[in-house]
Amino acid sequence: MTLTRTTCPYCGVGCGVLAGADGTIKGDPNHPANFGRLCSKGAALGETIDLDGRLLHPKVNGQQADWDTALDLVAAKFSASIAEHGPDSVAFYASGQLLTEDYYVANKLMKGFIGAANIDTNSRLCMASSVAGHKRAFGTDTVPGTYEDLEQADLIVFVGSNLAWCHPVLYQRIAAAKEARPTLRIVNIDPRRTATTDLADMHLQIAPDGDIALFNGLLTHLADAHKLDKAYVKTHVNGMEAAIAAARTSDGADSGLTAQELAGFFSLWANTNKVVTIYSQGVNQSACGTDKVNAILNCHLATGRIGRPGMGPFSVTGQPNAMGGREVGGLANMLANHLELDNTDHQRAVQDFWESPTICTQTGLKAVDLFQACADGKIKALWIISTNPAVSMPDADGVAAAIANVPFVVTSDIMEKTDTNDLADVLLPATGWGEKDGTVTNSERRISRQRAFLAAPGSARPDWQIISDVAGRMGFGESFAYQTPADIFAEYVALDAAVSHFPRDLDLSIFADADYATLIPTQWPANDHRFFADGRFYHPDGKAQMIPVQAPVLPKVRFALNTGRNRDQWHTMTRTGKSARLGPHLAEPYVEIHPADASALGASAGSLIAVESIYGCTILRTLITPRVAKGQLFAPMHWTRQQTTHGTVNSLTAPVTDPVSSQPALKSGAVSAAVYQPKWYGFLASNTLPAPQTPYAAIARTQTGWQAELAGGKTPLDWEAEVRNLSGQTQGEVSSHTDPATGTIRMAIAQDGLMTALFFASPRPVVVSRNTIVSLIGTDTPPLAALAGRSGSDQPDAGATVCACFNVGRNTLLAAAAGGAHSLAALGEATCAGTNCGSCKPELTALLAEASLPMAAE
Ligand SMILES: Nc1nc2c(c(=O)[nH]1)N[C@H]1C(S)=C(S)[C@@H](COP(=O)(O)OP(=O)(O)OC[C@H]3O[C@@H](n4cnc5c(=O)[nH]c(N)nc54)[C@H](O)[C@@H]3O)O[C@H]1N2
Ligand SMILES: Nc1nc2c(c(=O)[nH]1)N[C@H]1C(S)=C(S)[C@@H](COP(=O)(O)OP(=O)(O)OC[C@H]3O[C@@H](n4cnc5c(=O)[nH]c(N)nc54)[C@H](O)[C@@H]3O)O[C@H]1N2
Ligand code: SF4
Ligand SMILES: [Mo]
Repeated sequence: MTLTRTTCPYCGVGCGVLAGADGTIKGDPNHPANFGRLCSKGAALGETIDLDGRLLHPKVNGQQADWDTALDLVAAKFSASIAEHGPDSVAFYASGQLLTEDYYVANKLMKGFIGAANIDTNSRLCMASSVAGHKRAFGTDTVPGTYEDLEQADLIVFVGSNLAWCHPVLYQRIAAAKEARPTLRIVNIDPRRTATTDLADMHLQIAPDGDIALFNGLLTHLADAHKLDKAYVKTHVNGMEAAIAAARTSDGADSGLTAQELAGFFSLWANTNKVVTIYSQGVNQSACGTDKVNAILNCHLATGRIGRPGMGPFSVTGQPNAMGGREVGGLANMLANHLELDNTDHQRAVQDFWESPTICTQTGLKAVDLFQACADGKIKALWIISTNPAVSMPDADGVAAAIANVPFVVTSDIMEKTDTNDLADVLLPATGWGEKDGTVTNSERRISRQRAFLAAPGSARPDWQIISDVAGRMGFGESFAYQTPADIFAEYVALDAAVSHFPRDLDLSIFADADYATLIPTQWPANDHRFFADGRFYHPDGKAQMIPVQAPVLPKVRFALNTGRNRDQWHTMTRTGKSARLGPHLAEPYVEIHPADASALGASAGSLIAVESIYGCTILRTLITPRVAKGQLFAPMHWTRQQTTHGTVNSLTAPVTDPVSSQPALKSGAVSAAVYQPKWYGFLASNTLPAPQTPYAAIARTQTGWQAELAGGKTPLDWEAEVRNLSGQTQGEVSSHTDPATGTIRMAIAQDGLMTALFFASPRPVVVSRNTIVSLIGTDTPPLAALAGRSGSDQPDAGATVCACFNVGRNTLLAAAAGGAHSLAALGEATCAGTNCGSCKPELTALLAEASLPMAAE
């Protein structure tokens, strides 16, 4: 089997992957991001490349169409709208999951040929505050950090980052560094306890949006304790006095932390030279996100802790090509190649290079405003590429209605059924990971190749080609006559050379003579280049700028809703949701709630909670845990209307944005919560895809088909009809068992002696082993035995999955621990858990602690 050297399509760590057409997936030992490691999502890539659910042919109004018909229609509708209503009447909404080449072409079409800047992307929801904060501080959107800095630091501060789950390989690099050098100190600043907290020496359970109060407090402390690097500041930084004056107006207590916690953190920071501050969505996705970024940058600038090994701020990027998108300028307020949209010299240079008929001169619509313009009827044609805004935007139900309100909607996706595709007039099938070629830039500015190792399925085409085909049909063919992504990359590098006289950080000259086919992972402007090492920044006087920021007044709300990610799912689950191995880690939409709040609401384990805001409502399973603080809830963003009836958490979030970056505040919103009391709770395992309409339903893939967690608002008159309806199984023989004393219903459907569906319902949350029930589907277990809901003593219930790589369940692990496996290594030896990708190690550690067993030193 020949293996192709490519890059993982998930997070911004950008791990190198060796992949084969037979589904072989290995970490690339030569890639400097991961040196052979992969996390659970990367390791399961082989399971997500099947064609199940793929969009294989263009569709127009729900009917299969050929490419010419679809592309002609798209071009005609966009051209007609531009002719009739002007260039601002059309919009693109794209994605940090596009390859650089795709992104470059989409941006070029909109800004140089359509002549508007109405191209925004999901990076607005992700990195906009970091971009804005960097620009205010440095004059450019420069990420100065490298992964090696993390290994060289003496103190790593995580702010609003759950690195253990969201950038697992980077987290493992840090864990390895700490193991080798236990003096490395780690602080985790997060309103909840997460898997990342396990590595931390100090967890600061901050109030939501308490970050500015905290970092302003730190700046004040640095000033008062004479820890500023005044010589550095004098030559390299402006604005320190004003920033300190503003910081003094903050009260550290507004961070929600005790005086002792504050003092401990301040002194650790002040007395450690090599500090790296890693930050992510807990910082960016806030109504004061840009100010949070600058509050952090201020502390690094005031101490000169930037531009040197083992220190500096580090905004880790989420999507595989969040950085590439920023580089090509694919947002409504950027031009191309880190040039300024409102700078007439930059506009002219780009237009000259593109030889384009026009160039945008004004900022376009940013994500929230873009969908508002759709709602207001201002957008007549909308093209959504590689993103699922009907799920991922705040006020997702409002956004879905806004999309439905646009007269002509096109989507490019690899999957057929998504919440956004369901609203589109035209679906264009894109080639996905493994089928397409291009480049991505990871969090440390390293450009790596994604390479195809599979043939394009059906009539799918690469995104760059689809966009160029439409551009051609709109009359711009000559400027979009690319034959390969290498042509586009070469043009992008040539544009960079053509504008090299403008002072910018971006410099792609290292790629000028690169051979695209054999390109090895390379950082711009050069490998091991250290930005700001000479103390020079990109404001006109060459200095950095400290920004005065003020802590927000935090609203008093009954519940603040925090949202984020799970270890084994990627965003709206269109790909990871296909993997039976990834499903069981957390198989349904849930809400974390503090035990005190749960008991105040009258919720117990397994209860459902209706969470409501003025935008919408959800019904979620309670996960009662002191990991969240009182008065706060946490719910994951992943579930959509495809798997759930009321599990889309962005139905609740508000389209409130940061005034500087326009990034939505997705991490805190006011919600109310109450126990949802259904008439019955149910669990269904089936070899067919269930189609439930019940108030609560959550479908997940299993090794034997599907499972559904259910809850009904009405007791069915005819349970058999209900179960046939839920499971979609009209055939087969039904056996059932009803217990009138407890109100429990058990039902099995078998066909030709093989179990096809099993259903359990009860007025209380259903207590059966999901793993066991699922494993009985497709077997010849006699119905009565299956209805007992228990496996034989020779097949003990493994419990909820902890290790996805080897499918090791909680009960198996507890048994191993009880049997003497008292350390991670021993657990690994006994069960294999944690010995492949290692993503579950934080949970294994927690499990060992929970089992109250001493952890042996490893
Ligand atoms: N498994 C997995 N990994 C992913 C992704 C995925 O979908 N699944 N997506 C990728 C993408 S695109 C992104 S952007 C990254 C995101 O990566 P992260 O930003 O690490 O992930 P999140 O879970 O969104 O949020 C991080 C933390 O912010 C905390 N937080 C909330 N409010 C505040 C606050 O006011 N202050 C502070 N200090 N913290 C707060 C939350 O409790 C949460 O633990 O992950 C990437 N990696
Ligand atoms: N409440 C809440 N909401 C959030 C967040 C949060 O923390 N909380 N995080 C936000 C962040 S940081 C992000 S990045 C967004 C992510 O949100 P989205 O971008 O909406 O989520 P994805 O599921 O990654 O959507 C990618 C889509 O592209 C498709 N696709 C995959 N590969 C290709 C390809 O090669 N070509 C094409 N054309 N399509 C492809 C997939 O099938 C999928 O439909 O969510 C944001 N929304
Ligand atoms: S850490 Fe995991 S998801 Fe991120 S790039 Fe590496 S293998 Fe992919
Ligand atoms: Mo993101």
